[in-house]
Formats: sequence, C-alpha cells, structure tokens
Amino acid sequence: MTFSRISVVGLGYIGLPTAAVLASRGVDVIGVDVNPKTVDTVNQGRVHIVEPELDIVVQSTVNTGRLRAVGTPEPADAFIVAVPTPFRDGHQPDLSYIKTAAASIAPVLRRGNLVVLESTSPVGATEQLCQWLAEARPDLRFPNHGGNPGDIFVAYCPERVLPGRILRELVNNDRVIGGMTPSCTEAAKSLYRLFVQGALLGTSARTAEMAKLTENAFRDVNIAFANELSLICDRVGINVWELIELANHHPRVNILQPGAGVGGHCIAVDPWFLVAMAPDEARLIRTARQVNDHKPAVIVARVNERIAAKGIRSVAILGLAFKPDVDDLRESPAVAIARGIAAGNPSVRVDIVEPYVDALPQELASLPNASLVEVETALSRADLVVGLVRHRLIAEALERLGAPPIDFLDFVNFVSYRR
Ligand code: SAJ
Repeated sequence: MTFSRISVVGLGYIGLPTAAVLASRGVDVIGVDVNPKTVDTVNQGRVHIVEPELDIVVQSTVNTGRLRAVGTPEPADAFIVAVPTPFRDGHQPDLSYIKTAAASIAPVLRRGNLVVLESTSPVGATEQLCQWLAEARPDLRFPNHGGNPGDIFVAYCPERVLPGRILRELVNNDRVIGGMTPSCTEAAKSLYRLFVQGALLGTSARTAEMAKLTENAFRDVNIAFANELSLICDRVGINVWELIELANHHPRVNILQPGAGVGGHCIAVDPWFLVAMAPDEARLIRTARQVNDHKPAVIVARVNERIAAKGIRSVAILGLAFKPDVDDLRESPAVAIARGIAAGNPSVRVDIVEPYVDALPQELASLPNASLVEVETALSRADLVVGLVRHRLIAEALERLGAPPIDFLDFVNFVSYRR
C-alpha cells in the first residue's frame, strides 16, 4: 500500500510529533484538531507543547509545505487517530473523543483508505470505531470481528513513547500493530514502516489494545511495590534507597524508585481501563493504583506532623512536575502535595522550587502563603525541606550549595541529603 497523503487527527503530545515525523519523511501530512488555536499555532510553524526538538521538526515541515493543520478532515490515504481517552466518574473510560473523531473523518473516507487508532483504549474500542464509521457510511463495508475484509482497512497501534524522548522513541521503539483482519495489519505495517526503525509486531486489534494497557499497568504495579516498600521501611526505620540498591544486586530483582506518587496522563489512568473491563479479576492492578494514589496523602500527613511537632514556620518544596526533568505538571502528585501542605498550614510560608515553570499553577497560586522561588532562596530560609521530584537541576544545585543544617524530608532520594 502506498501513502501520498496522511491525516493525523488530534495534534496533542502524540499526534503532533507523529504528524511532524511523517512529514519529515517526505509525505504530505494534514493535521486535524478541533482547537483553532492549535491549528493556527501549527500553521505558523510553532508548537503548543514542550518536547525536545519538536519545534524544529514542526517548523521545517510546515516551511516545506509537507505539514499543515486544519479544523475539519480532508480526504487522505490514511487517517491516524490520536485523541485523548480520559476516564469518567467511577474510572470508566470515556471514548467520546474517538466517537467525535470518527464522525469527523467518516464523510471524507474513500474505498481503500486505512484508519489507525492510536489512543489508549479499552479492549473492543477498535471494533467500536468500525461500528461508528459504518453507521456514518452505510455505503462502505468495514472489517469486522469475523475476519471479513471491508472497503476500509482498520487497525489499532498504541503509542509507546516516553515524554521527553518522544521524537527518538517514535522512530526507534518497536510497535504493536493489531489489524481487524490480517490484511488490515499488513496495511498498517506499511504505514508505520515509513518512519519506524523498530520492529513492527503484528497481532489482532484486541490483543494490541490489551498490550498497551498491560505495559502501563506493569509499570504502575512495579512502582506501587516500590512505594509500598518505602512505607514499610519508614515504619521499621530502614533507608529504602539503600535497601533497593542492595536488593537490585540480585540477578533477577529490579525494583523501581519510590516517589511522591504516580502522575502524568498515562500510568495513573490506563490501569483503570483494565479494572473497568474485569473488576473481579483485576485485584492486584486495582490495589496498585490505590497504593500509588495514596502516597501523596501519606506524604502530606508526614510533613504536617513534622511542622506541628517542631513548630516550623517556613517550608521549602523541591519539585512540582509529574516526573524528573520534564515541565509537565498534569496530574502531578507533587502539585497535590504542595497544595495539601500550603492549604493545611496557612501560617507557614511555603516556598516552591520548580525550575521548569515560571508561574505556579492556579491551585497553588491562589494560596497566599505559597510562592515560586529559586532553590537558593528556598534553602536559605527554610526550617524544613521536602524533596518531591528529583530534577537533575535541583540535585545539582543541592550538591553545589552543600547540605544546610536544616530538617530534610526526602521522598525521592536527593543523594547528598540522605540522612
Ligand atoms: N515513577 C516513579 N518511580 C519510578 C518510575 C516512575 O514513581 O521508578 C513515576 C514518575 O515520577 C511519574 C509516573 O511514575 O509520576 C510515570 O512516569 P513514567 O516515566 O514511568 O511514565 P510516563 O507516564 O511518562 O510514560 C509512560 C510510558 N510507559 C511505560 O514506560 C510502560 C510510556 O512509554 C508510554 O508511552 C506513556 O506512559 C503513555 O503515553 O502511555
């Protein structure tokens, strides 16, 4: 199958880099987004998200005319759908963005087109997408579960890239490609071969959907193990970092890092899709989510105890992002913790250090005792330092400044401050 024009629906953290990388391979790419501001920004060759080198690729592909953005889909040979799939109340997956995307591409679909869903989805979402498309286009045949081929090829191919390394991982990572039929898998493979150097692993749509959820649940469960260990160690007075380092010398043990909790829009969300699909069976996965979600509350309680016990007047909080060395504050446990500390102690000054942002998010900016300050200022006047995100920039500053004689609650192993 050949592709001279590809449409990417949803120009977010995954869609925009995918569109730009495809365009950089010399294909004409049309990016579609419902947000007119995003469309304008991209058409000016600029980006609305922070990701290393993305700005350069978007600018050059827009300049050469290979990439352009529109608000309404136009005909193309292939459509990649990369829209959000959040969850609703009760942790039930919300597929409404996929439904809207289906409604928007249906009118321009032509016989022989390929549609690939990349959004993280519960098992069965690709079949559901086929059904929505079929309802909108009764004149076309869509592949179905029985393996019947259709006029349109439909496949699921989950994104697997790590924020902060998206452009490299888009090209280098192996991809799982699950077609509704074997010929759909082959069609989708020929699309990803345009820019992926990793292996293209063919399977069914349902298995590919499950693979994505499995990968993120695996990581969540393993982080939960580390977080639970940190609480046990705290109870029995053992340094969890030293413990993990020692245990990881075993050839078959590889414990992850405990921290402030699990944030971001992937790992804290996707395991719930598995729980929603099989509530009676997904017991470990549900518990892991609960363990990780509970960590911020434990940290707030620990800090509040220390503030009360020592009559502390000034606290420094190190890090706000959802993980080290990124600027992304979405679903960040550190933001929730900072808010819990500042709101729970209105007479305590809370200095927040986050080198990757220039203003506090609204939920913190609205608190009169919280402010964003440089690491030097925070350390010079804090009675208690709380380490929440181990940004390289902060760790280096701590090394440089040396450990001041102050109280330090280190939840993320700022090495030189280890008690
Ligand atoms: N975290 C820990 N301890 C660790 C590792 C991570 O507490 O040892 C925390 C981080 O601080 C963060 C959260 O977990 O709050 C998630 O961070 P992450 O780096 O593990 O993952 P994400 O959310 O940035 O990206 C994940 C990746 N999935 C896996 O590694 C299995 C990525 O490959 C996916 O593409 C992405 O989810 C996604 O979009 O689903």
